[in-house]
Amino acid sequence: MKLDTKPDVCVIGLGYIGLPTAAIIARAGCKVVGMDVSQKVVDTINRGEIHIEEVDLDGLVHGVVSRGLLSASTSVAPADVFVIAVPTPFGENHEPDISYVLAAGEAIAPVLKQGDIVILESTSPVGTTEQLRDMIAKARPDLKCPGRTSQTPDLSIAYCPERVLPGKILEELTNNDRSIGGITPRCARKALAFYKRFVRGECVTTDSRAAEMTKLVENAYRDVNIAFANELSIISDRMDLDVWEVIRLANRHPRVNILSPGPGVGGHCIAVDPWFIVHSAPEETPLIRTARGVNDGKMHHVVASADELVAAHPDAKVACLGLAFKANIDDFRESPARFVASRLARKFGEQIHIVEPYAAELPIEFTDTGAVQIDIDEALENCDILIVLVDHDVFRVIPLAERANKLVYDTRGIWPDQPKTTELAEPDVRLAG
Ligand code: SAJ
Repeated sequence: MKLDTKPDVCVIGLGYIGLPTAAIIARAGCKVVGMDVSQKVVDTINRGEIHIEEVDLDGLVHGVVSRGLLSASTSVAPADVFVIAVPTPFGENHEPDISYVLAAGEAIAPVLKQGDIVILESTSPVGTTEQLRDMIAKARPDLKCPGRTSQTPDLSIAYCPERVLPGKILEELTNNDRSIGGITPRCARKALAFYKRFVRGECVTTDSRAAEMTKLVENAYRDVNIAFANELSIISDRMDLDVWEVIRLANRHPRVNILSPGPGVGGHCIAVDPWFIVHSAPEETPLIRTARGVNDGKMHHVVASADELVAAHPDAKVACLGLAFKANIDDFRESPARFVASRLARKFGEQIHIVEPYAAELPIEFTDTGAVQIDIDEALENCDILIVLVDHDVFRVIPLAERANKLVYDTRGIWPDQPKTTELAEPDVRLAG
């Protein structure tokens, strides 16, 4: 890598991590080529536009593209630093799939040269960075690879996971601390020097296996703690307790921090990453595996409870509030809210109404169910039962006066002042609004 000038960078994978990462590296003055297999994505970015929703990303991409610092292509470009940010899904039996990572390695191998740095960012099972190194070593026997030579390696290879929150990606990519795991300490140092060009958070060096496990542990920790909260909510339903009151009181303890129950765990991270650990140590992960079961089971618990409520009021109009996988974003991947609302729509048809301010239209599974999308004002005016599935701020701020006479099933605890009733008010009262 040229030491005196900013390195040329190639980012492989322009999804919701790769594109913001490429744009931020370009903003730091590096010349970046983003590589993606989708011609549509490449064309969109080369027009200075974006294909994903993320706060402020459109302005940043437009700026770096128009300044010639970022361009996109369907093929890799020679560079000094290669950042791999491709998907790492799992298969039917939760088996991790690193084929996209290895395919990225195959794509860059032919253009690698002495002094280059290869960095894997995709969430991966422990040992993946070493597999990537072995694949490159096999494809390029002319290059000395780290960990496989007693001489100074020609390449530096490292693993550096991101830990950004959708909706705050640009801010967190810059300010979050980063774990930088080198195949060797020299690799870690090379990667560190690169990240310090655009990361203000602390960059902590370690080995690649520890960095891979750190990412998985962060999300497994969160999944286990969400499972604890969800189990508490199921126990409270059975014991006729207000779980939100119990958690509020317990969290007043200086060393207790119980997370929030919900209708289950959504998104492409918390529900996925723990399985990578379970797959690596199936006999040693009863807690992590059980937590996954509790969180997935919570969705079915909410479906059963909501089903019972709606069935008991066949004449009532029902509004499901929210389809997104979490509050205030328009991401519906693996969303528990979608799972619950679609089950109710399939069973109760036109009795069900969907309120999702972040969706322009209902997802495909609602087609032919009879359920319709309405806005929150229509729901408050015309619906008798409100089932809160997502804690969007626009729902949270609804004053008691507008929902006091509704029958509410609040899976997110956004309305602690809601009267606890299981009976519908008289029609003239309940729709008084
Ligand atoms: N959830 C609850 N109760 C809670 C917290 C979350 O039910 O108390 C649910 C949410 O509603 C959502 C799911 O869990 O359905 C995941 O939400 P999240 O807030 O964990 O957010 P993610 O998945 O967008 O981001 C996580 C973050 N990881 C951690 O907080 C340890 C983020 O920092 C990671 O970068 C991201 O996973 C990732 O990409 O790995």
